[in-house]
Amino acid sequence: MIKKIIRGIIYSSLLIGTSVAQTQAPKPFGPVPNENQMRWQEMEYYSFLHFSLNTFTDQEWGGGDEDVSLFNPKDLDCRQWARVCKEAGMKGIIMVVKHHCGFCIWPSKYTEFSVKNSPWKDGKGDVVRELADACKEYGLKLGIYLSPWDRNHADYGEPEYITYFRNQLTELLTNYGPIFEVWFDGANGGSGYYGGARETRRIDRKTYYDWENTYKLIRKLQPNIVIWNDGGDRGDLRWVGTESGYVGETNWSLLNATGDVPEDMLRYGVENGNSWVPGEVNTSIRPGWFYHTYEDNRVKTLPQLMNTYYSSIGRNGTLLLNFPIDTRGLIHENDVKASKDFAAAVKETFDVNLTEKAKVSASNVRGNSKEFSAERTIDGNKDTFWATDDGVTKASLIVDFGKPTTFNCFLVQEYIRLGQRVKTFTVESLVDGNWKELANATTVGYKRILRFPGVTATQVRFTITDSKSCPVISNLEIYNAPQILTAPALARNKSGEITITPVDAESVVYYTLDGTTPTSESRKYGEPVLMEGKVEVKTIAFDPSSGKSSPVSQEKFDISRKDWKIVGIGNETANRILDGNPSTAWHQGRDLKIPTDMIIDLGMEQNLCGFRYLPDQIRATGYISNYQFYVSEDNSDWILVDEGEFPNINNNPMWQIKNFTPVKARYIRLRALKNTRGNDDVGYAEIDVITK
Ligand code: FUL
Repeated sequence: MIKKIIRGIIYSSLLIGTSVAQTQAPKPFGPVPNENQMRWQEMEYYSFLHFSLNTFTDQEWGGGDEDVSLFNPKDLDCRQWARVCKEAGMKGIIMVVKHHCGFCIWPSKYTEFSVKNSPWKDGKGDVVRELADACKEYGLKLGIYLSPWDRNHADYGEPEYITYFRNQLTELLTNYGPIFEVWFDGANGGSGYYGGARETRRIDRKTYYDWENTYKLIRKLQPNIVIWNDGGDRGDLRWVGTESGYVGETNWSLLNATGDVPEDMLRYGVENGNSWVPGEVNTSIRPGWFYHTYEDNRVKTLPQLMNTYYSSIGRNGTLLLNFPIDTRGLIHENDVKASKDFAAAVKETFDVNLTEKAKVSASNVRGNSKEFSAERTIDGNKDTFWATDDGVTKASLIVDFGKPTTFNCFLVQEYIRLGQRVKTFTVESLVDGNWKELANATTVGYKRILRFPGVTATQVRFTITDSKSCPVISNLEIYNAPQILTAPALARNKSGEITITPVDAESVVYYTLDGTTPTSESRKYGEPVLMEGKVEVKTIAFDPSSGKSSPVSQEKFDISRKDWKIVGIGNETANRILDGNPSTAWHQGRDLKIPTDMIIDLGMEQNLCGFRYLPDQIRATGYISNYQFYVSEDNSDWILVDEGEFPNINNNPMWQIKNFTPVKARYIRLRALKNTRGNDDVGYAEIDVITK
């Protein structure tokens, strides 16, 4: 009898033991974020501000020998910057306090190359102080971009410079309150002024900065900070390998703690990486990072910004969107408008969450416990979650709206404090009693958003088809996002034919050729339009059923390239350089060594005042970084009219526009002096001229 009782006690305690195990939260799987990374991830959206002497010299990269007296913004207003960012829905600002040129926008006591020697506020100003105060007022966090490369400093390349760099970091991380993120750009070493030496200095990016000790200093001064570093020791965050505003659809927040990170890994993360290093998508609201008047009409449109949103925040990344501060010291009104419209569209898209009134059920619930039930995904609490039993790595949730409901957008979040687990999943809707797939995808992470054509259904099924361990899902939302029409693409081929291509099949295209804004009353586009001379084309896509129009896309085409000929290159495919199609490119023969020339006969004398070069948009190789541009009347006597660098072309391979004093000539020669990789590959998507 006693034996029986004892056996009974043992048996029931075993049972209790099992049920306790089943109702405990899953153990963390693999690397997990620390508190600083969690806080950062939840910020989701914050801004970059680029402002320096470059703003006044119209450059993307300064050489370090610029005149400090050029820094004189008449209307500088950090409160405007903070207000704009706040109204845009951003949670913080990362300020470029020193770019590669070395100019400091705070009065650093360690250099003369700063605001203290500029006419702005008689040298008494401090932009970082004003911004820190404005951020405080608007409830925004402040971050710092301090370029490790310094083209002004005499000691750059020597150990003394590291002391200088750390002294500056100490100033910045001590005197301006809490700093949430510090950003160390990967562009390091090259030509520069260097205190008058005017030479090229190379450093070893891995060892020169002794990041290990620099990180220790940073964490001591700002324990809550996250460190962004591209190329040095692994920081807390990673670059995503592009400045175009997206991260891979597959996006693991993991990397290996040591070793190089090839571009692919930046884009996708490393599935079985041993370190938590999530991706931050950095991109500018305009083509460049610094302000250029000629980009006032190149501000990203609403559909472009929405795409950026879905390709960053919607793919387990954060979005760091740049505003260039203009020469007045303000965020330009076009950028303000674009960011406001963007904020309004995001708000409208995610306004009515259709899962709020729905019922949800799961194929498996951990220990059948209420604590881990399907409802946890729609309770609006980010700290509760649905989880399955250990060992269950395939499972589904069914959302039941109770009535036919139209939707086109699906949002899901993992509880990443327990690790990133989901590898693949599908989303289906129940139509006429059958499950129909709407989307399938890889990785979820902190947040994943999928868009698909609108569908009306009563039930939605979210199926995790593969997971590293039992899935842990904290949130599920479904939306019917309003239609946003994308502006059509514009191109002009060599014969002068302008083609307009809409993105949405159902829309009608209207255009103008006189610079006026097109409406649905303007010319309707049917087939390519032949226009040989200079012309400014503006176009919209219009949806007759909703009456909505896309933003305007516009292009100023210079003289037609009909009679242009590439000189001295027998290969027909070289004509891709003149075909007006940015997606086709041509590269110089492999046997040629830099310097390499591209000579073009314009067919007749033209009054030239500049040129444009677009690098290969498909293969990221053969980007010219240093050039000379010559013109000639006869293809024999050449005059050098311009030379220099295409700054930042490696990370931002956009159109490179160069202007020079007007000159009459029939032949042009673009000479590649160097490419970004230091090899002899030279490629071109397009070359064009600017005429007077
Ligand atoms: C790049 C820099 O070289 C650009 O000028 C810009 O600051 C961007 C954010 O990072 O690598």
